[in-house]
Amino acid sequence: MKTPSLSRFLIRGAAIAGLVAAVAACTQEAPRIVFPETDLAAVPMIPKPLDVAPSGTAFGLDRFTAIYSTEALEGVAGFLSEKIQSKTGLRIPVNAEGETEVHRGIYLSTSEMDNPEAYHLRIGPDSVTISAGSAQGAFLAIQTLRQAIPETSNDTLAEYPIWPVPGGEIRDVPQFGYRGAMLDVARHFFSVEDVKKYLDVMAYYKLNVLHLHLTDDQGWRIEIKSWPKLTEVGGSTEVGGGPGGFYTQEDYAEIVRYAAERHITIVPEVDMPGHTNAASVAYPILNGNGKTPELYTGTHVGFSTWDTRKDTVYAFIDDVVREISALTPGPYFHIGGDESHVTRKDDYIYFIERVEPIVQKYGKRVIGWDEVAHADLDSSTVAQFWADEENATRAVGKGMKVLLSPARKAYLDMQYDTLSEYGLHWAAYIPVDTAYIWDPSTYSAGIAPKDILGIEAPLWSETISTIEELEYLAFPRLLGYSELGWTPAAKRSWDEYKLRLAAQTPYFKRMDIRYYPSALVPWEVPDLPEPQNPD
Ligand code: TNX
Repeated sequence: MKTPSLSRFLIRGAAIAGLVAAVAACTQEAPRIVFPETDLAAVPMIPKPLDVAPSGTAFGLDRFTAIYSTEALEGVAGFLSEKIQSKTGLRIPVNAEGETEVHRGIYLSTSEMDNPEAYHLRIGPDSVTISAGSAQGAFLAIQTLRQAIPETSNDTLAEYPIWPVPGGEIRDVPQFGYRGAMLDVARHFFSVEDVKKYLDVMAYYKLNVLHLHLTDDQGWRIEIKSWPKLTEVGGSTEVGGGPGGFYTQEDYAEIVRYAAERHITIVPEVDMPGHTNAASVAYPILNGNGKTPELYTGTHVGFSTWDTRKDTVYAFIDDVVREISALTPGPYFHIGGDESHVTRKDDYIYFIERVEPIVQKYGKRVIGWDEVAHADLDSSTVAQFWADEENATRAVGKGMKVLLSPARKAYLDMQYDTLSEYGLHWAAYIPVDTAYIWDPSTYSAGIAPKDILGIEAPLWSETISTIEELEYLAFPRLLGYSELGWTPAAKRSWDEYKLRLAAQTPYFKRMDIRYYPSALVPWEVPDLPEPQNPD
């Protein structure tokens, strides 16, 4: 095979002002490299993009590639460069100044689009261009590009490795704006590092919300400076009697920052008025169930409540919401509201109606589990449908949006089958195909697509205490929920999806994700070379 002669040119300080000129320069002078057959439509992407038009050509990603972005997208560009390096070993400069030898460029810019998450990705032989509705859209486009970079380089063409990225155009936009996962760090505590790893994988599959269930009967996991015993006492144990733990405000801020870098919104949840035993042990004045609260390490639910008729309780909630909201840039605050079995119904309604304006006062939009729909709530408040369709329909009747997390389909803590090592099965067994084969848009007759904010997959942690166990339940099912949130039903098919899922193993291996190897998926066994360093 003939090695193509590589005509070279220099871009001196191209960066922003020269972006357009550089594109022109590239298309005129970059070396044409002909790769054997590539097919962009055959790349196993998850979630499946809306519209893929393959060109048959390829973009040669190599040591002479550079990224150029507008100033607003420099963070996204830097993220891409970092991820290209971890996958290929290549060190790709961003807005290279000076005499950097560049043959081909990846160009990032924003343009007016209907949806801030929409993007257009064009992979040509000489350049890759990404144009998106916002930085978030560009970030999503970057994930598509990462997935299109082959695992191994084609090193027959030159004396240095080249990764042929299949060419063509992708126009993409998500079906729902809220594509979430929830992690219960209260039943068992998970470290900042564990949460960061989850965020990394979520970002790769275009999920954009992480809901943290920060408090429950067994533990209070977020430092509140004005009520220090919440974590000192309430954070001291967990299910099974382990040491528990909590996030300092600095830890929480670090999670928020790391998530924001990945364009993921953190939704904090303080579950109330039930699921509050840990807080009531720390401050018995809050307690409303008539018993002396003690630390609890079991897994029963529904035995705790705060005293809903005491003003101190609302002064306390005000402090908690104020401190957490100050650390949370996202628009939502989750107030729980589930399984308050020992709160009288009129007390429950009174409580939810008093807490809603406190949250709003701190500039946040309320989310609550579906029971909150019994209260008279603002139409801006969101009901998270987990168990009771009637509650969800009631919420729709009040003009509220619904977040879909039906336990029978979307609960990551449900066992795969009767042999599953971890998990519960009170709602259902949820094999990998069952988790994927349903349609959020038509799941409930009473909830029309316009009423749906999005979907979220909760992972409760009664039965899991390590990141390995967490991964066993979350993967691979979380990927299916990402596709349900992104890709419209008409473009989804389990038979085709399972092949794309099977092809995620090189990524899982690189990320050291201990997924559940369900027999329903024809897993590809990855054979990964060590990353090649071009220098
Ligand atoms: C129900 S889902 C709960 C949680 C449990 C979960 C276990 C919800 C709003 N409440 O307290 O952890 O079941 O699957």
